[in-house]
Amino acid sequence: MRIFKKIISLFILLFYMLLVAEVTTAQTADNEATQETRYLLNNLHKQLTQGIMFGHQNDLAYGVGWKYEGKRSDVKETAGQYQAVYEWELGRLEIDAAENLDGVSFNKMKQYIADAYQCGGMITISWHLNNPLTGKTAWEFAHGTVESILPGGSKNELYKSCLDKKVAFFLHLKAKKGEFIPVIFRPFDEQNGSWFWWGKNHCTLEQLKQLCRFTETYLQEVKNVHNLLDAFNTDRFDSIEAYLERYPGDAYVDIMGFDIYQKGDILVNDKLIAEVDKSLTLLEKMAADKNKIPALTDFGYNTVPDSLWWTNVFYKALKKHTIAYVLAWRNAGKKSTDEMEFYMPYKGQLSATNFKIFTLTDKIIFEK
Ligand code: BMA
Repeated sequence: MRIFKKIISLFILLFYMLLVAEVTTAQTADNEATQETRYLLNNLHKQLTQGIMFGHQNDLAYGVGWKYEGKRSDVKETAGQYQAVYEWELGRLEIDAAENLDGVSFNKMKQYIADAYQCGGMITISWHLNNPLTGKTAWEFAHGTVESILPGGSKNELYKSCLDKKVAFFLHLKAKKGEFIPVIFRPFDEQNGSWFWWGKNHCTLEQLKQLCRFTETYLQEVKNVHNLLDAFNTDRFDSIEAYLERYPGDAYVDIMGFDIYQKGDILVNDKLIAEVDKSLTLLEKMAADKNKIPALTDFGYNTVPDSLWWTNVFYKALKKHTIAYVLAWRNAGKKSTDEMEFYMPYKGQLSATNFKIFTLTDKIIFEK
């Protein structure tokens, strides 16, 4: 009888250990991350084997030829369902603007985020903050900007005040039961290119790493923001060494990604497939070694001029891979410069029918 009881207790213990292991397999970069944030990371690990979630920047706010029309969405109108991942941009929040740098109202954005979260969507946030040294845009670099905002630099206090605006925004993101909405935060993207003030030619490798570490530590430890998963993402890269040059360390990263765009006509299709395939293979290896989440953090082919691009190019590049999500860049439509910019088809666009076919493959996950 005693032996029997012992065996039962052992089974209970084993069951409990399995349960705890299931809930705590993923370690968030933030040791004090909220429960929902930890669950999000766990779920991202779990769903890696189930398919790739599809996302789009600014999707609910505008599309090609429209803005602020209820629940309208270019993705919904072409795929027949909403996307799984929503990204929003916080550039210009640091200067108290009412709208971000692409004309989206921050107040509306908060509501879009809450609505998408309620429907099971995942939220990510990009941040192209103005140059703190010159007050100009993120694209107007000036030597010494990163150095100036690090501790001891002349603009460190100013940078902290920019972060404080973000803190207020993140702490405003609450769901129905009052819990903070977990979001992926990916500032300082594409830092191996030189088009932003935090880019390759404008600071040292160590300064960029310090900037990432300082930003996270300030948000988490000084301001108690604990609803963020931290994303690190480069632009295109060709080796593990190159990718990791500016990597701030495992303790500062949850999501590892990169961005890639098709440029030129469809003759470069095969080249793009090969490059994405190779980069994803390298990314998956690094992410697996570090127990992080791999993702294609932004991508696109501006104006999608190839009617079969989604199945003939993008799907072919993705099909062997296990990454958490892909995020198409924004459907700006006609810009003030008269240029067209969009990366998702809209109703009637040349690649819309093919996009619908792409969405029906088991590999790609939408809201449903
Ligand atoms: C770029 C373009 C710009 C936009 C910027 C920040 O790639 O889409 O029009 O302002 O991103 O979102």
